[in-house]
Amino acid sequence: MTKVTLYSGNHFNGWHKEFKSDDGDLRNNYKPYADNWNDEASSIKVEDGSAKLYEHTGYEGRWLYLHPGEYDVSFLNHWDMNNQISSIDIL
Ligand SMILES: [Ca+2]
Ligand SMILES: [Ca+2]
Ligand SMILES: [Ca+2]
Repeated sequence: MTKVTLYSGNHFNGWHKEFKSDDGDLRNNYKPYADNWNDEASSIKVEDGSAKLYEHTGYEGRWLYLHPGEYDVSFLNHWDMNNQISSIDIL
């Protein structure tokens, strides 16, 4: 089963949250001290499948198509997606 883990900080530090199903609006996903996970992810791990991570809620805007692996802040910065992800489509 595909699992996507978002980390609020660089290098897989800070708060983290696992996703095994789609989430079209990270504003509804509670995160301690910052209200929610919208525009918070700064590093990401993907296991056992692929996912598309979108700039906006509702699977809109720019997106990253991620295969299993570890994606640190340098990767997200390269694609201008650090602290930008707002919805997740598990594939
Ligand atoms: Ca962050
Ligand atoms: Ca966003
Ligand atoms: Ca899906």
